[in-house]
Amino acid sequence: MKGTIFCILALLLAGGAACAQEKKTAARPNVIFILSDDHAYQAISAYGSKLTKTPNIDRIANGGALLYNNVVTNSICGPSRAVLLTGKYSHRNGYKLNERGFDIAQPVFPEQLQKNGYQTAWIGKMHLGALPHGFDYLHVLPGQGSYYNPDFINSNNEKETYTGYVTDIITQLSKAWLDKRDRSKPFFLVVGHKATHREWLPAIEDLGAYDDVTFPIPASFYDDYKNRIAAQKQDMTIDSTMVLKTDLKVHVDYDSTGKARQYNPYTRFTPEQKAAFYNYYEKKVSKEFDEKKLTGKALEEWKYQRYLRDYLSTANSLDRNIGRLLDYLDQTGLSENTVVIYASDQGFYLGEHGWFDKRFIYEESLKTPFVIRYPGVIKPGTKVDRLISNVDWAPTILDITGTTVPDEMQGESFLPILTGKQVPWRTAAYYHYYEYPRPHRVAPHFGIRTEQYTLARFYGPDDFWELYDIRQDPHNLNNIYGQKGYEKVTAALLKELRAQILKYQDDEALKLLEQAPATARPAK
Ligand code: SGN
Ligand code: CA
Repeated sequence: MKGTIFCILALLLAGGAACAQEKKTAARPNVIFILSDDHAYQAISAYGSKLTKTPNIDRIANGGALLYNNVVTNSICGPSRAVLLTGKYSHRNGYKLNERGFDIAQPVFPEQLQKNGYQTAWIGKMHLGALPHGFDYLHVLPGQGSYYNPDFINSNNEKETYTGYVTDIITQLSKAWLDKRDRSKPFFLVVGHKATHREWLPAIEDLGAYDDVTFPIPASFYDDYKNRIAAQKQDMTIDSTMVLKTDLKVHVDYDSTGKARQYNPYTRFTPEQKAAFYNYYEKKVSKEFDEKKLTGKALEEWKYQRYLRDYLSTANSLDRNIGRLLDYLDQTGLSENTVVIYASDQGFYLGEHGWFDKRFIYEESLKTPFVIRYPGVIKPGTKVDRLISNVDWAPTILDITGTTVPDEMQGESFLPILTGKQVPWRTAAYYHYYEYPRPHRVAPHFGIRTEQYTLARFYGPDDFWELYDIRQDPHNLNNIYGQKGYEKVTAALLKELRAQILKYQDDEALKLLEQAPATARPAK
């Protein structure tokens, strides 16, 4: 709006030159937001992964910007997506617990885009427990969705089943929607992928893709969780939580009956899909498992290797399909005026601390991958170190599209940072995780991540504090809260934490903070 007024004024005062410039920047770009599920930055080559290559995610990163420190506010799927839609923290949008569901009565930013003349669509995984307003077109997976022969629902909750592999189908549906869209309007499209969510079923063409690779054991794999009570009590280890049968497909039950049948992804298979899985997982993987008769550490490491093979094979299709979508944009001439974002709903553990899953304020689940390409505006090869949060995603998209950012949003547009402007920016990012005890027994906690430190207060089953110096201890192994020499740093961080809680109006956290001061209780 401001731009238009400026343009009219410029026309009146100085003729057309200023206006031509204005027109160029005001040509409202399309935006495609590719949102995957549980895809770790440790598995993306643009982030320096030593595990695999992701040439197509790298294509986006190389053509624009890569964010090294994009944190989330609550490291879990549904709540993260609610933060994306509202630009508000979980305590403000009401979606704290993953299976609780999103309150669709509240405003979401695609409604603003619609008012600004955009057509909006979400295709693929959404996982909000309800269908939000603000989308002209919805074609989404119900709940977590299925990897093979998935059901999709539309805005009227009508179900349709497609034959094939979910990541391929989501790409085909996205291209089909782009083909038939209203070409008189710019668009905002979310392409929501199920990959790489548990239980990591790869596409048939990727079965065995990493069989010749032995992955390095992460430095923190054998973490003893010393001085970290929540880490000691979690239930998300590769060793004891990861299930040989369902997660790693050792002697899969292809034909379960009764109640179990509906939760069994293999009962959806066509005979060809079943044969391909049987040939790989039964004849090769399960046979190897039976023959090796592993126990103890050897078994744990075998599980880790199998986990990474399945996870990364599933990610192969994700990256390939991102490539297909980018090719489509090139072929249709859309690339030039389309902003492409790739992000995951949170980070994920690939064996760090001996874990899979997410939830903790520790680095691998706190930080999520985020790359963005905006031709002509973001310089290719831009690298961003600043602390960006997923609460900033909505305001940034609104800013990119020239749409007013509502005052009630708690995030801020980082478009100026992407374009290299020196602007004042946050030096601490606020975090609050709630879900306990199921499914992975991670105690609730809130805290801040600054450029150098992470300070967290755990509550619920046990009250205690943790403090990490990220520069010295990037794997969050050494809890220095209460240690000599850190008094000043701790006091400053506590002050900052309180300021953040007040700023974002997290009353629940404020109450917990103001209770009798909790001291760290280092565990044995
Ligand atoms: C399921 C998974 C959990 C996972 C949650 C949340 N178990 O419950 O491992 O943490 O989803 O994931 S599974 O046996 O059903 O795979 S999220 O992506 O929705 O956050
Ligand atoms: Ca997720």
